[in-house]
Amino acid sequence: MGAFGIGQSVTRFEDPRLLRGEGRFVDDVNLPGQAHMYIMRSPHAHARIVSIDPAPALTAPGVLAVFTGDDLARDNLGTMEMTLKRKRPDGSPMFARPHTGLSRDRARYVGDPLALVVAETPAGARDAADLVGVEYEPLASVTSTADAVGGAPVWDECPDNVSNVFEAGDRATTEAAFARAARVVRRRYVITRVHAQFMEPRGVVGVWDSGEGKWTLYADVQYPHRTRNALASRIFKVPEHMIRVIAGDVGGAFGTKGWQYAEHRLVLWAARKLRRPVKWSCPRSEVIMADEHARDNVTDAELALDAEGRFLGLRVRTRANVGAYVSSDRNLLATFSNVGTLVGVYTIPAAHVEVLSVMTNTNSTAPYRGAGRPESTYVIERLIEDAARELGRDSAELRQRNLVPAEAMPYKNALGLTYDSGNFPKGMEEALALADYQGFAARRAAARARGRLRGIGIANAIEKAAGPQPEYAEIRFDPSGGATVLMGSKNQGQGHETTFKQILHERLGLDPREVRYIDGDTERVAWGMGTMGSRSTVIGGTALWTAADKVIAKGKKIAAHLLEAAEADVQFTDGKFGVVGTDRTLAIKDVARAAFQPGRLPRGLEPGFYESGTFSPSQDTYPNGCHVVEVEVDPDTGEVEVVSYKLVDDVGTVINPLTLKGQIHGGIAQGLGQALMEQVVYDRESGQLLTASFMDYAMPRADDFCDLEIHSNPVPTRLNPIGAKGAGEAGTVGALPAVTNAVIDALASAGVRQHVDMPATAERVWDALKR
Ligand code: MCN
Repeated sequence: MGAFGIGQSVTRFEDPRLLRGEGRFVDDVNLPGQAHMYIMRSPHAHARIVSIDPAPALTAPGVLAVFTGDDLARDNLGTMEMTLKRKRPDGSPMFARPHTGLSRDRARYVGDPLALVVAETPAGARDAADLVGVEYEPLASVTSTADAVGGAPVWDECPDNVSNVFEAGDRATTEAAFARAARVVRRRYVITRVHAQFMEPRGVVGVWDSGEGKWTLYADVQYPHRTRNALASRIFKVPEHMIRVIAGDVGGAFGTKGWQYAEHRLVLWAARKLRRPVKWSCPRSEVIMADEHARDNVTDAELALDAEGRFLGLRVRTRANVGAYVSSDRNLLATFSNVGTLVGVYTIPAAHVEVLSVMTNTNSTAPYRGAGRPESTYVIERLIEDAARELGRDSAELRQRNLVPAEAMPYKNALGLTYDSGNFPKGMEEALALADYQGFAARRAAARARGRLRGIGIANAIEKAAGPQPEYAEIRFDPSGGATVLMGSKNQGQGHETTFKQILHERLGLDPREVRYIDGDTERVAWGMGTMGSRSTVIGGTALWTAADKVIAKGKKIAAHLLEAAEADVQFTDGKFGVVGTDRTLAIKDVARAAFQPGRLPRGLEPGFYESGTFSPSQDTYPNGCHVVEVEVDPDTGEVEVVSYKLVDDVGTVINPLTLKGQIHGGIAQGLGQALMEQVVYDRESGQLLTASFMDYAMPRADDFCDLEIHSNPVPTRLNPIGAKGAGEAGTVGALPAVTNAVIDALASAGVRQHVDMPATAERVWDALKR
């Protein structure tokens, strides 16, 4: 509806403020009397802590306090215990140990927090941390996923380093499918460990108000209300109203900013002890040591096919590295929540998946853009590509032969997920046409003439997004007819202000420029789950739609009274209440004003005009899309250039094509980064973190990309009144395998048969060519 409604490419309402430097990011928060915290971290991958002596640091200039894990223990601070119940392969209970905030007897990864220093200045706190006397006894460590089982124990209580096992699908039918297969293709894929790399590193400011008996935490979290809940109920064991969490602008979050980092509790605890606001800003040079990491799987996958190339079964065994601590269910999310999309968009009748979560002397892993879906798509899409090559078939044709047909929707896959809607064959056909798949041979020949190897890669992505958990929205009118929308989701850069104002405009006809948008404050917004899993549009948007429905329902009663008509004769369209068959109308603003004047209301109607909505979907949505990528490899240097990127996606009803493209671009950038260059690397012997800064951790830049051409193949879902599916992670899910498949195709054209894992760095590609 109108220029601001659903489907319009509205430019972002939040941008002028951000571009003028008027945003309020967490590091912009500076309070009177504020002191600064620095976290002293373990330089060892694994060490016994013989002793910690804070005394020398206490004498440094400007130092206010030095605390260790013993101090936290004395104050009985709680931890984020696991609530998931899992088993180990032998049937014994799952092994998981949360972080305690500051580790005491053992340091279990490079970066493990051991002590905190609070001083008048950030530099003073950092310098004093060097004076904390720690005596370490280094121990053997294990960091690699492949070495974890049987490696040096991270925890003495868990000698084999196996935390738990997760299974999905049906083992027996899968065995049977493999037994009757004409061909079985087997591969091992390594999905590397990466770091999210936010524009603004994490930060927090903790404030204790003794007059009110209450804490305030300024933090760049994705779930302010759940952060409050965790801190109140699990860490400090106080009523939730004793903690206010405020998340202003967030400089990128991508899943790993999450909600349960030790620094949150540490600043609050220190603020109360010292009776001063305490601030912590993670130095850029420490982010890879301090933050949760992501992915890091070693996967053995097998595809069974019949003689005609029809898929019969899929068997997958994954070792997923969960790091040294499992400090809440989120650390395991990628190891179970999204394995169901391993069968992809294909009719694979039988599948069985087993994920072994292993512990190592590394940072915990957590959800990161896609949280298991990029991993699943990577495995199935590479396996199909490898199968096509092994069988001498065209990989596009092999895929098309096995796609779930549109008529089969809703389709229950062999791992138990029900895809509610989608038209995979149409999306793939359109993507191949867009990419001129038929013309590839000529482009390859032309590249060859220029001395370059050209490859094409396809990936059909599908993901499970916006799962069945509730979200909250509220619409508040004021007595002069103005409106404020309050959301339980949290904008981190996705453009939520714009998206939700568009939805509000569509339903209530309100001018978005006159609506105030609020999120991220537990005292302004009644409740919320927050933003993750591409859920905000689908679930928050529907909660807003629900609240708007209530506004309309109440407005009809008021309008009927004012227009002297029967309620049943009042209709709401284009922001106006009107009496059917007449030209008598009342704008919603006028109805809102009347709502605050009891004398203008029908007898018995409660004054006021504010409504909330809470929506919990019955199941996930399944956004999907087909990515087709072309790369050129310089055989002399191994350098890979992405020369063409085409994507046809289905995120159901598109709210804003412009911001959606922005989301897909960002998602592709993160997938391409991992496919070509990003990787967190530990030294296998010492367990040292070798990629601790941008000197060693390569990030993609603008000139690593070509134009990204994105078309839509929307099949609206019936799971919500808007018809939307999640979109925030869509680009990443398909980019990992599409880019990797293209690189491998380029190498195969030069006769390389050797298996290549990501990241396809120039060195690795060159090496494969030389061999
Ligand atoms: N959109 C649309 N039509 C749809 C769905 C979405 O137009 N059918 C557009 C809207 O502009 C919407 C945006 O895409 O605001 C993202 O929508 P949605 O899929 O609901 O995703 P969320 O808002 O819940 O964001 C979460 C998602 C995740 S899980 C990660 S990780 C990620 C991502 O968003 N982190 C981000 N994108 C990010 N972008 C930025 N800038 N920063 C992050 O931290």
